[in-house]
Amino acid sequence: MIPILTAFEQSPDRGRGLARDMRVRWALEEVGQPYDVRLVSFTEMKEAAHRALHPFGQIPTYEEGDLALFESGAIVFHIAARHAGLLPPHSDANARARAIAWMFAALSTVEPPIVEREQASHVERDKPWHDERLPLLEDRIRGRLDELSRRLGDADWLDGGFSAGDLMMVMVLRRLEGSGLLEKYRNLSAYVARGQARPAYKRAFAAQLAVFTGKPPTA
Ligand code: GTB
Repeated sequence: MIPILTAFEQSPDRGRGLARDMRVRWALEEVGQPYDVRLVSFTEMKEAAHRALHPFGQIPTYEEGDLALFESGAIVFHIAARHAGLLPPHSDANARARAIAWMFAALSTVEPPIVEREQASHVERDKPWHDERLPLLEDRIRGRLDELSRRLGDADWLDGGFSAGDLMMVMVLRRLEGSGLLEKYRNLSAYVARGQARPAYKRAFAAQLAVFTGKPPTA
């Protein structure tokens, strides 16, 4: 059964792979699971047919037979749980649980202040308090990056081999591109680059870029 994802029909990031379908594409590429993509417009995302799959009218969604899922974290976890390659085996239950903890850490501890800053620069830019608030938001991000950098140290990945926790963390950290906040952390920058160098990442990136360029991905 080939799963079907939804992604933006018009890529607002101009193919930079920052929208959350990229996480799901990368996970599927890591485990070698082919997939189809249904592109949706901003109007379609808010219509009843799409909301039946995603109550908040967003992408990505994931359909596989009679299963329909939303939330990139839940989808990546589902893929990681069903296929080998993204989580340590059940025989190493503690390592598996820790890799899952890193997925949650990426989504619920590291990503929120990053998204908060992003939203502030998009929707609060003309507010009188924007310039005062921005440094506070950036300090919050730096606090998390300090802690993450300290924990990663010189390791390649967060806990042993590459896992879905790293996939999610790399994608979350990529959201800082262009902010100037990540560059100061040499180990975190190298960590993101290591993720982006993975063949599965490159295939996923090329596939989402093709939506923007209109040209099929090149090998
Ligand atoms: N928690 C959900 C998840 O993890 O799946 C969040 C899903 C979500 O935010 N989806 C966004 C969406 O559908 C796309 S990814 N937005 C439309 C809407 O809410 O109406 C967020 C995103 C969008 C665009 C860029 N970009 O252009 O750089 C980056 C990230």
